[in-house]
Amino acid sequence: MSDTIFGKIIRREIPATIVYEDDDILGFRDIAPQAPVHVLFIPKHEAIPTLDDARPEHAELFGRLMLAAAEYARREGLAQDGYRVVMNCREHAGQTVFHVHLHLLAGAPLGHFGA
Ligand code: DGP
Repeated sequence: MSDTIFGKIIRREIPATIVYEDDDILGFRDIAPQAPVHVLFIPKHEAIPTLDDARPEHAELFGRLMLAAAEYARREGLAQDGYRVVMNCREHAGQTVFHVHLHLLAGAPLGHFGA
């Protein structure tokens, strides 16, 4: 399992506010929220560092990450107004934790993004 801070969250070695869990995916609140709702979805059993490390055999897992975020958004009543999902890859995107994670941002109109 991953040696990152997210590995510690998966193993319950450090606290996190867990808001979603299924067999493969854990969802917990970001420690530094960038929107009223900011949740991170991570694979529990595969420590893939970045999206660039994803391989064809990970296709289903990446689909599950997206579907976990969508299910959470529906469950929390966020889907109608809408939300954003983002996955940062390496330095230029500002990735800081090298265990792939999908950000879900919601709860208010979000500005457009880019450089
Ligand atoms: P990224 O820039 O895509 O690598 O995003 C990593 C996110 O992880 C960042 O928004 C802050 C969050 N984060 C970092 N350390 C912790 C932690 O210990 N707990 C929680 N809940 N979130 C963390």
